[in-house]
Amino acid sequence: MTSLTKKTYEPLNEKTAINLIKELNLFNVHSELMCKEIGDGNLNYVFQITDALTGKRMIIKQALPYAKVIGESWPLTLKRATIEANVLKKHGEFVPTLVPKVFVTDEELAFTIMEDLSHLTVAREGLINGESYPKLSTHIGEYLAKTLFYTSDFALHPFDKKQLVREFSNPELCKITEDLVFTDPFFKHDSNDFEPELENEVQALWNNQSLKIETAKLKYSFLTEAQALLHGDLHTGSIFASELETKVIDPEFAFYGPIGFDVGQFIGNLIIQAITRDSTNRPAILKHITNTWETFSKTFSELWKKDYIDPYARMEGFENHILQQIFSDTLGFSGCELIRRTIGLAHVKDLDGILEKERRISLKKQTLQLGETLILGRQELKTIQEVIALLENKRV
Ligand code: SR1
Ligand code: MG
Repeated sequence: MTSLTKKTYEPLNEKTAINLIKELNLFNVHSELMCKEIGDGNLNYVFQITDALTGKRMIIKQALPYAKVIGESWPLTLKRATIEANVLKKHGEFVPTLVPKVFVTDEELAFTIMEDLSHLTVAREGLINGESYPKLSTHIGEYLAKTLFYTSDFALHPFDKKQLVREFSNPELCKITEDLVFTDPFFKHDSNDFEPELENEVQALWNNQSLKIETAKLKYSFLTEAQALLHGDLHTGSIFASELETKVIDPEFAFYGPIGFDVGQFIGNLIIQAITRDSTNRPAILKHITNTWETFSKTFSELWKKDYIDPYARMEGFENHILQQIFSDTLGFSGCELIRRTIGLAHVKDLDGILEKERRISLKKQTLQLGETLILGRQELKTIQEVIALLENKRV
């Protein structure tokens, strides 16, 4: 592969993206390249390059030096592009079929060229349109168990693990999560965004001291517990899916954090989707919630028995203690996700896409209420079936 002549960062456009691909000789010299910017996320450019002659495609993802959703007033490190590419490669060692292939990455120009996934749909979009993706929770349960177990102290020599903790230090992106997930939605803050009809519920939430103490504990866990290399933003918009395939994308928020955070964000987003569904279509999502936890915990437990070789590994009760801790963290982090997606800065289409106002507000009240219940009840709720029972009691 040729190395690049130009090494000064500049945001790409559809023309320079094609030039870049040509310079890297990633397509046949006779190809007829077309390019389209398709990024719909909050932070980056995503260019899809297609050879009109063969249909071959690739994606160039480039980080911008600021958050696209806000603009240049919110500067953001370009280093996240390298973190993202390196996490895709690291997680790809354990779940090669569940992440996109990375072809080229360049730290200075902050881009990664990777496999095109346009034969799949963004899971959030599909779920909103009533898809149920039968393999989704089995794949994500396996993704979670393998990526989290194999990057943790349960599988790694302590020197190797601590080297990875250093390599994946990601303070700026973590700060976004610390603010947008754990702090701002729980206080009166400019970044919050909610309908006036939710004012009473939001005021009650801000005045709920027990809820705030429990959220402070979860935030502290996020800040301090370097358990495994997390994806860091595992919502259903970070997943491409079809009936048969699942691919996890966008791990730019990756860092060493508490295992339950990834599990909780995914389950939290499924819970939001479940809340929006009527009683006929809800069971498919409830099944996914149960199956995510069951696949995760079963696979994690198998890996523990197979590959955890510490003298303490077989101590009666230790594995169970860890899984129970991950479970209560999962519920707490899910609860934070429900609340921040309802009243914080970054909303989700599952809720905001509901045009009928009365219904939207009623569902948002439910997500807020369930978010509180999960945060406050996370130690008492011992099984995923108890969480499902809470959801089954909801009526749309
Ligand atoms: C400014 S970034 C807002 C949100 O988008 C990302 O996907 C993360 O979820 C972040 O919290
Ligand atoms: Mg993202």
